[in-house]
Amino acid sequence: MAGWQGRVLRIDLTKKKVVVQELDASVAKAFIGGRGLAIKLLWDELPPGVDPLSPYNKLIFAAGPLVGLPGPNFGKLVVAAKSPLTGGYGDGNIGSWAAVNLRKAGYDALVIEGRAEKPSYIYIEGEKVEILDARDYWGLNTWSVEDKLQKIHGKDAAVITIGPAGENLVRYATVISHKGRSGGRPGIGAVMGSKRLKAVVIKGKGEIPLADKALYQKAAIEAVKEGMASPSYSFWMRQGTTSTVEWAQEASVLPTYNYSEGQFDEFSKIGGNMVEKFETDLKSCPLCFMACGHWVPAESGTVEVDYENLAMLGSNIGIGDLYKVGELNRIADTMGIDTISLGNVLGYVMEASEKGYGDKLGFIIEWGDYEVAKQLTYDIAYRRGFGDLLAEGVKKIAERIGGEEFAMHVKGLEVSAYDCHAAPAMALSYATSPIGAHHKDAWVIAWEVKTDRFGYTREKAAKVIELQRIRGGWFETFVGCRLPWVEVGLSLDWYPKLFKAATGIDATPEYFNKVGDRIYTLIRAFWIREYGWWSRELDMPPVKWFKQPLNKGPLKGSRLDYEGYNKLLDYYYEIRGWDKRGVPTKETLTSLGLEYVIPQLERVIDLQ
Ligand code: PTT
Ligand code: SF4
Repeated sequence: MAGWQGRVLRIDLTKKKVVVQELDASVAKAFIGGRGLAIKLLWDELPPGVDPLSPYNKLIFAAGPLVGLPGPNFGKLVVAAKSPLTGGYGDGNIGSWAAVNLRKAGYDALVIEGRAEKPSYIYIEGEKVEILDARDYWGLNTWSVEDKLQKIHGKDAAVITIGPAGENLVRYATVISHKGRSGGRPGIGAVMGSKRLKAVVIKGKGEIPLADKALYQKAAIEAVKEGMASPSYSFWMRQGTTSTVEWAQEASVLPTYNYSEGQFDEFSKIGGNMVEKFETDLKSCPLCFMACGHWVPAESGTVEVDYENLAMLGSNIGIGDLYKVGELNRIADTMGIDTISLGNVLGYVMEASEKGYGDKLGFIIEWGDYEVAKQLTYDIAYRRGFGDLLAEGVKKIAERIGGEEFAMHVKGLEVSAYDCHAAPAMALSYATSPIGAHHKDAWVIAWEVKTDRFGYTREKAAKVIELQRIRGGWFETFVGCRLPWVEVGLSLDWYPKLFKAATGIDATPEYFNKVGDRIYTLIRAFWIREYGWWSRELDMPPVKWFKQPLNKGPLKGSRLDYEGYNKLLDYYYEIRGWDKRGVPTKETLTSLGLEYVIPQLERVIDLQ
């Protein structure tokens, strides 16, 4: 099976058992890899309704057939599990040498289940797979664990680790690699912590079998050359994702004061120009030609900043100081906490304080209060005092103390850094994302603000699906960074060419799109099975964007319209072949080769 290694490494931490399983060729063809493989495994193997933090959950690290190969940025890995934050499907995409080494060690994916008796880490070096004692590392932050493990196993050993937040089961804990890479927003780090697994260390030096090596290498070189020749390449290399701050300010979509204002007076102090001025280092994921890891000074050292981090820990909580935003980002990275959820939790408690919920919260924090924000971040990681409740995420906090009207989440996952008061298609993208409110599946906002900002048209629903297909069916399956396409305009045509040279499969865009539809529909089926019910209410964006109009800037007064949004949702369901509740129909399931899902779904919901 060229392209794939054809092997899945499975480790049961309870039984201390290691098994290598053959990857079924028909599964590889239907789901490719990455997210596709993850949802297929979760659907087939997870006992329905399982507690995500129990030993029965599966922690999946899934590569795809292009991972580890030269070309436009194939040093990425999907990390997935049933999410402890949302109770549904959760994943993230992390750049790490662990991705490359896993493939070179001879595997397409690693599946971990059970729970170790004592804190442990997994060491993989080709056929050698060991479960080792991690008691000396438990409690340490992500950066020092990586240093210590590399001291023992060598610099060529890639490390993915959790910090105290993962150990303490913070529901939005992530896994961290290379100090500046974080993956698995919906609490994948907590799933790892629940297994008492501190780290996974991988070495690999083997070959990845290719259908046509010479053709692959030629195409890879040409694709990278095209990307580097892009007119936007040099600006990208200077600012990476951080210039999005200036763009979002201009477009009035910069989350500000917990998504109340689309513009921030001090945006220039946390934007791309400021990052460029103070940059100390530039790093990248492996095998990348367009490094976007910009490091800047912060209070206790340097840190990598990205757009989401700057907006969520800056404008969204009223901090207009790169040095301070960087420090909050640094604490999140070392503790292993997702910055987007953290910025939402802090924004929520600041708004709650302002609105008189102090008694219920037990404390008060003012907008922009850096010292208290820092303290709360540590408290969250260690679940100390108020941090214990804040570690649950905004949905659960609001259920406890009230204020759902300003709790910014979809299905429990906090919203990433785009205000949607005047962006209905982006709101739809958040609301229908397969993991909750994350932007990765359809960053439709750039197109939307350029075209028709306020409309609720069928074209918008179709555009969201078009992007979900490309992002979800292409980049999350063969697994590659999507930024060459999004940011420097690399032609999508390269990917089927590279895929064919690697696997021998004559893949058309339609093939990838259909895989994407299959994955989306299976993920939707998974959510329904795990929830035991479904309603279109679950596909609604946060209520704030409907009820509390934008209160600043040129778009002041803008808000989403319920009737219009429901129209958009109807178009969306119709194009996807899902019914008016957002449930896939039998016909859709069958046409995507998912008929085996029907009996299980029928146990919890009527299918049309
Ligand atoms: C991603 C999410 C993002 S998306 C950002 S900034 W972005 C935040 N980064 C965090 C961080 O840093 N530290 C931290 N403690 N928490 C963080 N949470 C947030 O996590 C990321 C890049 C970026 S930077 C983006 S857009 C692209 N995302 C891709 C994707 O999703 N798929 C894909 N095929 N390619 C992508 N390329 C880009 O990758 P999650 P990373 Mg990430 C410090 O993990 O869970 O998907 O959430 O993995 O290696 O850091 O790369 O402006
Ligand atoms: Fe990683 Fe950025 Fe390169 Fe993508 S562009 S592979 S996120 S360094």
